[in-house]
Order: sequence, then C-alpha cells, then structure tokens
Amino acid sequence: MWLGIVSLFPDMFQALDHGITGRALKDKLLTLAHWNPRQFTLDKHQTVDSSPYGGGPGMVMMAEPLHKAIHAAKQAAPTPPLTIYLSPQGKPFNQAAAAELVAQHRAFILVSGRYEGIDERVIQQDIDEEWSIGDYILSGGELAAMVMIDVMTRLIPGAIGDAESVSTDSHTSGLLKYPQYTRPDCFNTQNVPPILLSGHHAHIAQWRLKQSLGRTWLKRPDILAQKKLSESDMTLLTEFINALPQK
Ligand code: 4G4
Repeated sequence: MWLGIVSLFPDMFQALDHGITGRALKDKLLTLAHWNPRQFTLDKHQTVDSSPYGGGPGMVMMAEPLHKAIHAAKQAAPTPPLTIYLSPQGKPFNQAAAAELVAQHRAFILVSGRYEGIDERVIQQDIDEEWSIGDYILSGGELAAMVMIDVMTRLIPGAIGDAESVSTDSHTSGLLKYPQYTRPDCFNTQNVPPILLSGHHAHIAQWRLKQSLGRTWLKRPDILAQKKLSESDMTLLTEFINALPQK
C-alpha cells in the first residue's frame, strides 16, 4: 500500500517506524512518502498560514503551498490515488471503513491540516474524501492520519503474523474481545477460568464467544444492536446474563 503524506510535520510519522507498521515498512508492504507544504513556498521563509477572511481567531493553511504539495504527491503516486483529508467534519472512520479502503487496492494521499484548518478551495479542488477518526479536536491532522495508517496496515495481507491475528480482533467480528489471561494461573489470589486450562478447544471457543457476546451486551449495546445473532448466540448470551451476579 502506497501512502503519500502531506504535512507540515513529517517527522511525527516516525512513530510508525515501530511495531507492526515498522515491520510493514521494512517488508515494503507499506510505503510512505512525504510532501511538506513548507517546501512549496516561493522562498523557505515565506508563510504557509494566514488570517481567515471575515475575521475570527487563529490562522488558516493557505491554498497555494498546500495545493502544490498535494499536486506533487499526486504526480508521484504509482497509480491514481484517492486523496483524503482528515478533519472533524469527515465521515466517521471505523474498522469497516478501513477494510473498504484497503479493499480498493488504491494508492492514498493523506492530507493533514494544522492551525484552524485549510482553505476551503483546496478541499473543493484537490480532496476526494473527508474522514474523521472521532468526535474530538486534535491540534493537527497528523495523529488522525497515523491512526488511519495503523488501522489500514493491520488489514494488509501478510502485515500481521498468525501470532497477532486480525480475525479474532475486537470489531472484526462485530463483537468485543473475550477476556485474556497468561502465566501465572494464580495471580494475587485470582485464578484463570479453569476452562482455559482444560485443553478442550471447542469448549474454550464456546466460552470465548459467550464472553464476547456478554461483554458487548454489557459495554457496547450499540454495537450488539447492529449485529444479527443466531439462535445459538442468543442461548450463549442468555446464559451469560443469567450467570451475572444479582445487583
Ligand atoms: C481540519 C480542520 C482530524 C483539520 C481543523 C483533524 C480532529 C480530527 C484539523 C482542524 C483534527 C478528527 C486543527 C481543528 C486538524 N482534529 N477527529 N485537527 N483543527 O479526525
């Protein structure tokens, strides 16, 4: 997956040199290329921001350096790219959106805004889609772009080892993850659920599904409402609810 990044702070993306994204970069499953609007001013001391027309607080990223940076990124893309702007006004980005974007097998350009945002004419002329990673305000689009890159990289075939596994991830199944335990089997008087030590793989899978259904019912009823439950799912969930300690 090729990603062109347009940002005033390209060094921030070094955070991706670690862990799963770092390995995907090393293995060339992921390629990042950077364009800094600062490099597209007429001289390097010229500004990339200016006061908003109509007045008001803060500054706005000027159209020309940003447009030139996006244009250069588009020229360098290996295939016609989808150009994405990260903003609080965007469509809500989630696991399903990430899967659909990765399934497009496109090159992507991610535009990260700073200050109070970018000149609207750049959005109209250069941006294909506007996405938001959640209902909160960040100081810049870089962290939002890195969140998108991290989520999407995990969905590239081969980027995640068998040991890590996408298919049992929370949100891939539409359910929250079951509780997990590792050594020792007793910690500060608390034991690991005995079923997990039983070696009965079918029973363990059923216990985990019951926990996933129960936790989703308890913690994220909004997600559970989106999901079609089978007869056996309903039975497991009912057993989970009936086994809860009485309030
Ligand atoms: C565009 C307009 C994305 C971009 C204004 C970016 C939150 C998200 C920015 C701004 C962002 C998100 C500086 C307010 C950069 N904040 N929720 N900030 N601001 O995806």
